Amino acid sequence: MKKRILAYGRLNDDQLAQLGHDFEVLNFPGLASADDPAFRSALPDAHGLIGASLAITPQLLDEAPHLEAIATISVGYDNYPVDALTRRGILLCNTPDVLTETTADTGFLLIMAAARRAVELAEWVKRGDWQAGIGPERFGSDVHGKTLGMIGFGRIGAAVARRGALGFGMRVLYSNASPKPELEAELGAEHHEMDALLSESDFICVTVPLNADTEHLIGEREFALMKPSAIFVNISRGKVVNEAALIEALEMGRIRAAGLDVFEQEPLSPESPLPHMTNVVALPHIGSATHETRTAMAQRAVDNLILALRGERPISLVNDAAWRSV
Ligand code: 8YV
Repeated sequence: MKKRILAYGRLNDDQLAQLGHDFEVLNFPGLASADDPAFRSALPDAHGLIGASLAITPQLLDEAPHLEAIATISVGYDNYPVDALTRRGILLCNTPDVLTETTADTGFLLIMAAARRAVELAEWVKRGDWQAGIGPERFGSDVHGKTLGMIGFGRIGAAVARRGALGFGMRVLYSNASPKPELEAELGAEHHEMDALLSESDFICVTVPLNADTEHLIGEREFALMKPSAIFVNISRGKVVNEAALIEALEMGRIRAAGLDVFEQEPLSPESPLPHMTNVVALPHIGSATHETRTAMAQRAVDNLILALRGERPISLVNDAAWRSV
């Protein structure tokens, strides 16, 4: 009997056919919640899951006694109970590398758009307000030659920094659990304690993964340390930032502007003031959302899952301990 896969991400026909070659695939396109009754009733016979964004709880795992592997179509895996998966020997695979450059592009898009007030001023053009002219009260901030502070200096952080240092002549500071001598040599990046980074940077860009150590890493105290001219960009996870403190910092002019691709609650609550603030550029979590990259991410997830269900080591494995226990 073929092993059964539940697919709930965006997979194209070729990718579904590739999975279907050796496995039985139940496809749940557009599945928004793991509470969906059809999905739920398929769990007891599932060997593999492939998809993105669903919150997979330990309770849900209890309903899937045959589960061997999950392939998430994302690099982030904060919506999975990694310890519970590892205890059960279930492999969790993600999609690093293939989205690095696209997500870094989004980071730089937000840096540029927030600095040059691109969205606010594009609205003027739409309204036909061109004649009002641009005076100093609508001028933006330069990006080139400024100081870029990276909070988190993994693959995506380094790729944002590379754009800043090599393309825009920026000085790069970074705060990260471990120093990165190779990036210091390549980009002239300087390892800083976070407080010093916050007070010295013109642009602060967050790329840390969300976990117990990084939840609300940036709050009132951290915004108070930033320059009043600082521009804050988040392309990691909304929960890394205390959003109430961010809103207050923006409203009180403690920082100049923000570019945000991620929010504490997604989809963003209609009550949130953030998208209505003129000094905020808000995007709907599109860090990796290009044709090319989403196709590559889905393909990586398919390849990961096929390998895992064949008993071979997947390309990108989050929980190595689960592999060793298989
Ligand atoms: C995902 C992301 O596409 O990879 C991640 O961690 O945040 C995005 O690139 C998103 O999670 C939906 O899959």
